[in-house]
Parts: sequence; C-alpha cells; structure tokens
Amino acid sequence: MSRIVTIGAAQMGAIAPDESRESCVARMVELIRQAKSRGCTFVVFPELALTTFFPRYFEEDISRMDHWYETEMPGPATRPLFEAASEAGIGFYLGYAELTPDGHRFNSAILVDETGRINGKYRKVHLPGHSEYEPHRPFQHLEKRYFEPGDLGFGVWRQHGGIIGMAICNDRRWAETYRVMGLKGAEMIVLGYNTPDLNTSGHEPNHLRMFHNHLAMQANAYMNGCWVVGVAKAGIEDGCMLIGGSCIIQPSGEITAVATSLEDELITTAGDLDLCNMPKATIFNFAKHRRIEHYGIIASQTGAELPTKLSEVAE
Ligand code: ING
Repeated sequence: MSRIVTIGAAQMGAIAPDESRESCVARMVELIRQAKSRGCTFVVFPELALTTFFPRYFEEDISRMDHWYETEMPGPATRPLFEAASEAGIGFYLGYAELTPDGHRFNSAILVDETGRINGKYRKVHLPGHSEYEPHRPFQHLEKRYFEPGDLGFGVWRQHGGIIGMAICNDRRWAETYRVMGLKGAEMIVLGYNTPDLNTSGHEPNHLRMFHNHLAMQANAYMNGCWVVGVAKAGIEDGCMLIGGSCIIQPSGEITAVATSLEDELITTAGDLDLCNMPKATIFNFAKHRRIEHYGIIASQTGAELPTKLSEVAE
C-alpha cells in the first residue's frame, strides 16, 4: 500500500524590487509547466513569492508599503497561476503578503487544490526581526513592523490523499510549529522561506545558515514522522543574498532532493505518505509515549525563567 504524492519544490531566484507580479507569476507558471512534465501533483512555492523581500526596507508611514500586499487572492495578476495549475491538475502552496479589507497585514500562505480551489490559509505566527529602524544593521528585517502575528493557528487540511500542514520561514525554527500540526496528524508540512545569508542580529559563521536551515526541518520531520518541504526564494535581491537549499525531507529526516542553484529551480520527489505510518505508530506514537503532565510550561510560559534556588526540582 502506498500513497504517492509527486512533490515539486519550486525554488525561485531573486525578485527585483521593480519586478512586476506578472513577471513573478510567469516564472511560477513556467515552474508549473516543468512540474507537469515531471509528473508532479503538488508544488510548493516560496514565502512572499510575488515580490521582493520588502521587510528589508524601512518606511515610516506603513500605508506607503501597501503596494507590496495582495488585497485579493486570486487577483488579476495571480489568476493565471491558478488557471495554469488547475489545467495541469496540480495543487500548490503560495506565500504572499496579505492586506485584509479591515486593514490587517499578515505574512500569509494558501493551500490550493488541483482544481484551483483555495483549501486552506495560514498566517505566519513566528515573526523574526524587529519593528523599528536599527541603523547598526547592514539591511533591515522589519517583519515585526509590516506584519501582525498570525491569528489562524497551525491548521492542517486533507489534500492529495493525505493531511497537509503549512508554515512560513522562521516558523521552521520552532519545534512547537511542527508538534501542533503533528498532534493534528500532519503527514506533510510545507513552507517557503526568505533567509538572508547574513545574520544581522549577531555574528555567526556563514556556513551555519544552511546547516541550521536543514537541521531544523530534518529534525522536526523525524520527530513528527512527517514529510517536510522547504522552498527558498534565493539569490541576490537588491544587494542582499538569500540562501537557497530548498529541499524535500522524508519522515526519516533524510533529504530526498535538494536545490543546487540560487535560481528558479524545480526539485521533485515521488513521496509516499505511508512512510509516515511506521514512526507515527511506533517511536513517535504520541498517544502511547507522550507525558503531557510534565509539559505544561511549554504553552503557559513564554520566556525562560531561571532557577532561584541552588537547584530547580520538579514542582
Ligand atoms: N527569515 C529568516 C528565517 O527565519 C532569520 C530570519 C534568519 C531569523 C536566521 C533567525 C536566523 O529564516 C524569515 N523571513 O523569517
């Protein structure tokens, strides 16, 4: 018995600040065409796949950033992507900046099925970076300025014969992201990312960017017995290098396909969702092995609280 989903991770190269949505959509339609020719049934695009990574720019008046957001999905510029994908019988994940009718701003993603219907929506929960201009940084990372934390939680949806969950970029560094969806039966967690190769928050050797990128996704794929697909927007955008390394990871934690360029690049794996069954039934059988009576502070305490006595024992 196997439930094969032929997965396409559609990495995109840089999107210039003056590149149109139509141009981005044309690039994604080409990736859909390649995915069709390679038998894919599901394609994952990056975070903020319709524009350059605009949180690198500071603007005092946030309303002057409105043009970076989508107010309808699909809209005139994105409808050709929905049409190309549904004609190809391909479902997809798309990351974009969302401006709601009542003025809320989110770093969002949608799950679209093979008929072009929007099946699910996610809004990025873990926003990295900062909200005010910080002159010491060579470039800004103002996600906390331009987005609100997601208000939809971590959902999962039935699609392609399995249970699929979504995340976005920094979410992939937090174990809670995967475990919440794992507790909802996620068999595949898909996410896009825009990750500068320079950490402007503190010095770290450059090779650690890619190491941490893969480590976080591989470890959590393993610990939750699920597939994880991480898709980069890569390359030099307005002088800022974004890492590539898009990858498809099986429930063992092993990478089955990895991108080797910093351009538009499709990588694929014929993924068997039934590979989730053994880990979920044995080593990571949550119902059988977890001890939630000891986990309470994970959800009730935000930051670390250091021991006051010489040693801290269980209460
Ligand atoms: N980008 C980066 C990411 O989490 C970052 C921000 C990089 C935070 C490295 C911490 C360390 O991959 C986004 N868009 O979240």
